[in-house]
Amino acid sequence: MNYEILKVEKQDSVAVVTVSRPKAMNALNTRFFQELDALLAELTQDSGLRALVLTGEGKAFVAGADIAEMADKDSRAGSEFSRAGQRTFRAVEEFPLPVIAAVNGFCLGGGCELAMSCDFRIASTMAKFGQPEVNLGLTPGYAGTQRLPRLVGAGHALYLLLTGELVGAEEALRLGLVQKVVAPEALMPEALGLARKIAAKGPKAVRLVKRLVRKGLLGSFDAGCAMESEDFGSLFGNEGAEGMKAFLEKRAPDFKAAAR
Ligand code: CO8
Repeated sequence: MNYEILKVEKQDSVAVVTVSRPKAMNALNTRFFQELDALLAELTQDSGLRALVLTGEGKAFVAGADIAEMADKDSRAGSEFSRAGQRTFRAVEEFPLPVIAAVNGFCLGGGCELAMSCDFRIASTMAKFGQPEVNLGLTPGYAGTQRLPRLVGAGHALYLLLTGELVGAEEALRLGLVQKVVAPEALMPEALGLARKIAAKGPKAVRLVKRLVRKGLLGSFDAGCAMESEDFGSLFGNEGAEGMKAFLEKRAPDFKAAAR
């Protein structure tokens, strides 16, 4: 696909994906969803990749769904727009590799929902978060009503969802919506550093950990524990064997050799 909105740059085993529609504060339109669907499918096939970093160009990470595109939709088209976006964000959540959101600026509405579908969030001190849909007479439509309370608890989620208030990066950190706050110039180095740190771990273990947490959150505790035991066992005799042997031999593990 010829990407117009998404810029992709591969740095070793990490892909940096930038939402680039800065004149509209990177607002999410139909084209964005088509591109993200295609890109995720493409990147899934890249066996050398270990992690993704997602960020936005300019003043915004993403300032929401494209209000201009949504304004004339009828009820049926509105629901379909919501369902399509939910499917794409679910694909982000279920992407087999870790996805880190590097939140550079406004992270509002559908933008906050996109960030929440990533595995964790690093914010610049310039970032602002919120679910201002109620200001427009709307609800969130990309699973924000479901993911936000799971991340920050019902009280904080309902506060943000009902008041439409924006919060800064430090407050987002206090709420647990973001995991780290850094100076604007440190945002990409920090996100890339974390992606590279993860890339150096056992690649099978990393994929399994993500899948276990994601599936576990959607199912029961007991089903999650059963999956964990299966996955735990699957690493013995390969990557796990190498990691444990390396520890006992006081050397760095060679996960690449273990994968061969
Ligand atoms: N959609 C479309 N265009 C936008 C959006 C948006 N969400 N946000 C900003 N823009 C455009 C502005 O219209 C403006 O365009 P132009 O230059 O042509 O007038 C340009 O970006 C720059 O914006 P501003 O001049 O407003 O810049 P400021 O720095 O003054 O303000 C803000 C920045 C605070 C981010 C402000 O633009 C703003 O409040 N934007 C809207 C934020 C918002 O309400 N977001 C939620 C949208 S609704 C949503 O996301 C629902 C998700 C679920 C949808 C489910 C499908 C049905």
